[in-house]
Amino acid sequence: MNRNTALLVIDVQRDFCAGGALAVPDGDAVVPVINALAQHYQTVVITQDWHPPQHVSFASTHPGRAPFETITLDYGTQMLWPDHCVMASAGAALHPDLAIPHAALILRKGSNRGIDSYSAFLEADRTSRTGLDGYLAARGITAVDLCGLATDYCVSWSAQDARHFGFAARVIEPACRAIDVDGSLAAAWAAMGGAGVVRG
Ligand code: VGL
Ligand code: ZN
Repeated sequence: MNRNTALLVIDVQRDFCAGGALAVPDGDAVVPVINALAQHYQTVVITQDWHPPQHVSFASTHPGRAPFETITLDYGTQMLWPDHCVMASAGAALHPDLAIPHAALILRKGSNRGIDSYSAFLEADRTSRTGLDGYLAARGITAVDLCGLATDYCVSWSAQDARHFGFAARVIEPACRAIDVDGSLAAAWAAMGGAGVVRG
């Protein structure tokens, strides 16, 4: 049992799995791996991508724009996605086979209509905090291991921000799957390496 290291289970939701609105290739495969992995951690945090309708990251919010195009917003470049993980919709639910009864915190992110949040710690404006850093610190956590979907977006940003807030961070590759658009997976591993994230 790992007492100082928390497991962050990122966005294992229906919309990121087979048949979902933004299905990650082979996304469902992480579920049994994560269920087994979670047994080794006392502190487990599950995140949910949780957007209001007409979220700024939805291509449908921007007339004439299509998914996987990018736009420029106040806070920088934003990738546009199909509508996904609309709060309280069926697609936003956790994968039905995810079984981690001892997870004490489910953290929802991306709920601000005008700001995306790939990261479980900081929204895309790089200023608004979710509070996860304080939650973990208050529980004596000094390191996080990350798993879930997608490696190159929410897992990567969360891992880099874990480092930003002073936690050791390790991404457990066999428990992750990637979207991989336009070289995004290679770029994510490079950025994570630069931030001191361990690939495990
Ligand atoms: C994610 C794209 C958009 C993720 C969330 O969970 O990696 N990717 N929203
Ligand atoms: Zn999203």
